[in-house]
Amino acid sequence: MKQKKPENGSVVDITPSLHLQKFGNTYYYFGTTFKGNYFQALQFCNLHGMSLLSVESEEEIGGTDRRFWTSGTIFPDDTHWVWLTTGKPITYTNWLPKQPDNTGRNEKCLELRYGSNLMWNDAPWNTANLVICEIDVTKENSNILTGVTNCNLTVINIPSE
Ligand SMILES: [Ca+2]
Repeated sequence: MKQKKPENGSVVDITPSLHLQKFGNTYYYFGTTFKGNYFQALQFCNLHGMSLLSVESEEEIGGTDRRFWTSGTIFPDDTHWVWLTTGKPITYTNWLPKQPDNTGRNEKCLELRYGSNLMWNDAPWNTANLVICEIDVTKENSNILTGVTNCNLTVINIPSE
């Protein structure tokens, strides 16, 4: 993938290289190639003028056992789960049964498991996961982000490996 350095955090730069999908007033990028740890996932989305996913309602996100980083983490105070990219506490939750379990007292970051209907698990920050980035539609970028396909996020087709 050709990556251009974003200028002034402009969303213009993300359209040629990333395939975005629109759902409601938000565009999503479902990564299928880049894998990185939690912080590399944050960096990847920021580099492309987007934010690592925060799931603030049930409607927002809908399987192979693919795993995607979100911005959810318990790192800040090791007690409360927050969406790091929005700074808001996690209120809506969709944890898998018996999660979060903080295995090895080492699981501080929130991943979605594609093979489990995108339900949630706490995982170690240094796990290599795929990423989901998002960007809200605003007056400023609505005319720039053209050619984005509308989709229903419950039927995401991810190519098999
Ligand atoms: Ca866990």
